[in-house]
Amino acid sequence: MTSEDAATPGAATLGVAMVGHSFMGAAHSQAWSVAPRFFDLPLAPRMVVVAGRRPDAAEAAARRYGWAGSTADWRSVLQRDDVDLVDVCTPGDTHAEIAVAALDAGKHVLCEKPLANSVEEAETMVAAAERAAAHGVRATVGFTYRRVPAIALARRLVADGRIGTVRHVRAQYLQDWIADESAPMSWRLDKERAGSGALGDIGAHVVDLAQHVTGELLTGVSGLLETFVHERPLPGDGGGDLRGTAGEGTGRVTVDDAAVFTARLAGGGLATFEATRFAHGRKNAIRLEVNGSRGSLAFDFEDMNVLHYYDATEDPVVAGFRRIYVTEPDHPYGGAWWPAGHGLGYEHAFTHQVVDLLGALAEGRDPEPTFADGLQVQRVMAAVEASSASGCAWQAL
Ligand code: SOE
Repeated sequence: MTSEDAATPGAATLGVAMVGHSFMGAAHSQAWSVAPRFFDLPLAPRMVVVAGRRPDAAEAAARRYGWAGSTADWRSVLQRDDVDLVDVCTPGDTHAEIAVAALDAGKHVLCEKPLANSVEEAETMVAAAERAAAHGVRATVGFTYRRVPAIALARRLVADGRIGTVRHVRAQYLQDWIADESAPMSWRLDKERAGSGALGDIGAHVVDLAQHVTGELLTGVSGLLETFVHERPLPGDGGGDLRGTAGEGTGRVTVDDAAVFTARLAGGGLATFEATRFAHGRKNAIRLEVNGSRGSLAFDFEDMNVLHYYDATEDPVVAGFRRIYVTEPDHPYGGAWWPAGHGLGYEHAFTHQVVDLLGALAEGRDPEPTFADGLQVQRVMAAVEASSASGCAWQAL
């Protein structure tokens, strides 16, 4: 880290290299560039270089998103003294290789979710993170929705005892971008590249959120996976991640299209999960409801600035779900953006992720979620797969 070029006056800079520049790369790029403009940061990120397989595409991404340079060789960024952190935004099949190499080269790592494509890979990543931690090098996984203000508030309210003992978690992540049978193949439908389907791509988020908001881990699961459409058109040239257009020929879908599972929570509560990309009309519906002994909380990402809270200790004559518009200065991440009442969007959670990461690095502590947290979610997913393969048998974690 150097102190030249600081976007935040007086702050040392943190040189960032990003690998991958598709949908997640775009979201991360905006976060790196916007964070210093709205938050007083202890470290000023410097967008040094973006890496991608095709030199022309990487160069175009650098220009579009504001990276100083580009390369087609991600390994070369590990040799650079002006790179302190590697941001891994590639499909899951390369997370372990890139993250382990970066950590071993002394670079901090932010890695997109799910952490890896298997428990074994995630374990090697945790081992690399532990080796690196001995030298003050940190690793974190991008379960970004933790940084939605309403979700952060939900966690705070549970921790403050506002809903009492957790009895139920009802968690869903519903999308519909492949509900149409003619939607083209994508790397997200290929087990070799993505590890799993709805389970890892979106189910991982709600597993993390359920545990993060309640502060309780899952202790066992029973689940079912299903693939509804086994063959799809291969993608054509146009479009991109989630926006592909169909081309010639067909390819085989090798992942689950949907996952449903039940779970027990460490505190004795019961949880249900559903992850699907076949819920027509649900575009990015992350729904989380938590019922406790003293009240309930409910959230839906399609109305992401709102948290619903029911206080069961109130007079039943007037008790009812309260709609909290999470935009006040005293709300999580409040005050840095717009005056109260002017809501935030999808991209702001990525910016908050950068803000929290830089804060942890500056204070010399582990940014959360850690790779160990990512491994634990990976174990939950493997247990759901094992359960489904064995006809729903209970899998203890
Ligand atoms: C695709 O389903 C996807 O882009 C996920 O991979 C992301 O994690 C989620 O934020 C939005 O949907």
